[in-house]
Amino acid sequence: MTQDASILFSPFRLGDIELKNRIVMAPLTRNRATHGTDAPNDLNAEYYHQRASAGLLISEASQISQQGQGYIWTPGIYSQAQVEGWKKVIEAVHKAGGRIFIQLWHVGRISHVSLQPHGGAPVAPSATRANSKTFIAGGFADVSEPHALTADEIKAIVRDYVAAAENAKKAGFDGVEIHAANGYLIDQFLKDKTNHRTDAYGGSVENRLRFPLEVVDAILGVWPRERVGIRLSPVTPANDIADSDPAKVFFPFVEQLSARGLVYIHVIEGATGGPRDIAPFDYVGLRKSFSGAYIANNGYTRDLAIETLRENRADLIAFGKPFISNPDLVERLRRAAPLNPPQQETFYGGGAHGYTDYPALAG
Ligand code: 8OZ
Repeated sequence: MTQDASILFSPFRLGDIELKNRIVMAPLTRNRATHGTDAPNDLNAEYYHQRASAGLLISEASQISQQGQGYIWTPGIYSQAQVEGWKKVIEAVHKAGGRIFIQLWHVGRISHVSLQPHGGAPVAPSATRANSKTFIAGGFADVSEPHALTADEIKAIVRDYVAAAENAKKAGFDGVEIHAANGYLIDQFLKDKTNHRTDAYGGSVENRLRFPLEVVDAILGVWPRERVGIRLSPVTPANDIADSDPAKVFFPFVEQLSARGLVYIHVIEGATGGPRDIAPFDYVGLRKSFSGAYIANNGYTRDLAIETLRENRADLIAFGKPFISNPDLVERLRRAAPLNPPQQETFYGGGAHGYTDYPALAG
C-alpha cells in the first residue's frame, strides 16, 4: 500500500508567501555557472525551470565574494554579470509558478589558494587547515591552510553579505537563505573544533554566536524578516567540522533567530547526505524553540516525509539528490511513481548531461 500523500500537497504559508506544497528543493551545488564570470546562464535557468513545481526552491550555494568561493564554477552574487544571470533563472522559475530563495555562502577555510583573490590564503576563525578536499580547475585538491580573520576583516565580510543581499534583491529573488551549515564559515565560528579565538568572536557560546548573528542582523537590514531563512547542521561532520556539545550552541542560536523573527530554519538532520542517526540531537525540541517554520532535510523518502508531516515534526521537507535526478519529483511523489536514480559522476561540473536531461514521466 502506498500512503496517501495529500499532506505533502497541502499549501503552506511561509511568512507572507503562499507555497503550493510542502516540498522544497534543497540547495544543490552543481558547478555549472559560466566559466570565467561565475554568472548563472541559460542552462542553469532551464534546470531550475524544470524543477519549479516544488513549493519552494532554494538555489545552489552562491558565494557572496570571491573570497567566499571554495570550488570552481559555483555561481556568485557579487558582480553585475552574476545579478543579470540570476535574473534569467528567477524569471524562468516565476514563469512556471515557482518561488526561489538564494542561498548566500561564504566557505571560510574550505577553499584553495587558486580560487582566492591574488592567490592568497582562505580565511577562517582560526588558522587550522581542514582535513578536506575541494574541487579546482585541475580536479580534487586538498584545501589550503587558512589565515585567522582580524576584527576588521570580519567587518568586511559582514559588508560583503550586505552587498550580496542587496544584489539578491535587485535580481528579484523571493528571499534569502543564510548558509550556516556544513562546515563553512558561519559553522566554523559556531563550533569549537574550528573556533579557537580568544577575542569577542570565540570562547563562550555567546561569543561564538557573535559573527553568525552579525551576519543575520546585517541581512535583516536589507530584507524583511519573513524573507530570511537559515540552514543549520548541528551534528554534521561535513568538511571536518565538529562541536563538543552541539545542543549548547544550537538551542541558544535558534532562540536568537526566533527573537529576530526569521521565517524558517532549514535543518540537516544527521550527517549531510549520509546517515540521519550519526549522533543524537533533539530536532523536535529545536523546532519548538523556534517561532517560524521548520524545513527538515536529509535522506527523506516519500514515506518518511509523509510520516514526519503527519506527526507534526516539520512544516516542509527539503529533498536534495532526488531533485537532481527527477525534474518532476513533485508529480512522482504525488503518484508514488518510481524515481530516476541520481548519477554521482555528473553532480559537479559539465553541461546538460546529468543536469537537464533526466527524464520526466510521460503523460
Ligand atoms: C557539495 C559539494 C560542494 C559544496 C554544501 C555547498 O555541502 C555545499 C556543497 C556540497 O553545503
